[in-house]
Amino acid sequence: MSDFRAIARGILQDNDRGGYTVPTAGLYPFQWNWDSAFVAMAFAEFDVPRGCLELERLIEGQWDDGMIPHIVFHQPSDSYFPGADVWRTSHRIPTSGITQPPVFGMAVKALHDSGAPAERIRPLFHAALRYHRWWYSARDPEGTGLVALLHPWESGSDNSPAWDVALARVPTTTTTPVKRKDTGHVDPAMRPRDQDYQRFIHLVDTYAACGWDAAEQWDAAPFKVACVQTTGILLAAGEGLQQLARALGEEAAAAELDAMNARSRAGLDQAWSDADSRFRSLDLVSGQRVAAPTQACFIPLLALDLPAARMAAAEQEMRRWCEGMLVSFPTTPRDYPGFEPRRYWRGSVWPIIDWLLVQGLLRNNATALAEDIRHSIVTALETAGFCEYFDPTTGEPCGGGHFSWTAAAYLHLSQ
Ligand code: 9YW
Repeated sequence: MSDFRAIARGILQDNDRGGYTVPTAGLYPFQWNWDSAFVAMAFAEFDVPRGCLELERLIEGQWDDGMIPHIVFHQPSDSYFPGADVWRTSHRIPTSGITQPPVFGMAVKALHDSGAPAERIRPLFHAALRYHRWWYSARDPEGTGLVALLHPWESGSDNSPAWDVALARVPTTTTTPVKRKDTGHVDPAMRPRDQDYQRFIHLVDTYAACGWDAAEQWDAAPFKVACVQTTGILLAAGEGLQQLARALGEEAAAAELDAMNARSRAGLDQAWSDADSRFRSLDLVSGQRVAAPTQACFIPLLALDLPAARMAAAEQEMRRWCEGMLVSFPTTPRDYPGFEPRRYWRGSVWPIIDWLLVQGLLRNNATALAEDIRHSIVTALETAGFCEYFDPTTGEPCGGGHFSWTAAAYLHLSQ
């Protein structure tokens, strides 16, 4: 094993808190939904039982309606805001009240493919099925095929330019005092702005006042964006789960997943823009397509076989974003006015996003671009270490260090 792979495994060990992995000590001291799913996929490649355990610990937080929360607060810690007391949810283990991109089903499928026994996979499969049902019923009640986010944190790309227009409508007033802890761990220039946090917490207050009831939140939501990244991930996970259902002899579930997947495929197909050579999310409050160019616009490649003309256009556009960058793939292109290469999700490079993009490009036979991105991020990690994300213009390591999903992405991409 190379030294780097040993370091990456060491990070996963250091961030283990008893069967689940915190993203990084201090900054993020709990279990995060999609971080754990990526970590579980890395474990699928060398420690299948530990990968199963990661997901089993995560679904301790699954709600009765099927939602898997974005944070499970297994143990108290006062190094993070907003903690359990701000969320005011009522699950038996304290959790947040919103979700995150549904990589979970992809991880269950990966563990199955790596030989996890049926007695561990079946309960995870059923948790994933209930989660997918929740997505379609709670977050696409009108059946458009694209699932919606009610909070930017649900995208996993907190302060992405994709949310600028929709978030500007959310008031900055809060009933909960905003007591940020993140800026005590990381340079404030790398973090979302105070106004963003005020709006994030306004949304938390709004949904807590709905008692976290999904239908009430849908009606009350001042932020509602049908997201192509989340839908692309949901469909990729749904395809894997559909195959898994067949392997487990769960025919009714396989048919149900088939129908859900078809709905997303149609929704994504309509979200493609010839003029922009990418997919575009839909702001359900204004009825407008989201104009800001972000990585989200290419994540559907994960789950679709694009017609040749669309794929050629997407590839050309992706290559344009990479031009002149030291590290790829920038989450926003440099010529976009909202580009800020060090401020969290406003243009920086995230190893797990590269993982998803590489997979989507390979699915669509764009092998050379997939290899360019893979090589670029592996080199950056070997040069600068296992940081949270990178400035694409300089290669500077940014955010927190000793990061679990970064280690997971390295273990996957450096094979
Ligand atoms: C926050 C843990 C999480 C990720 C998100 C990322 C950030 C939490 O950290 O959100 O408080 O801002 O945006 O994708 O899951 O790594």
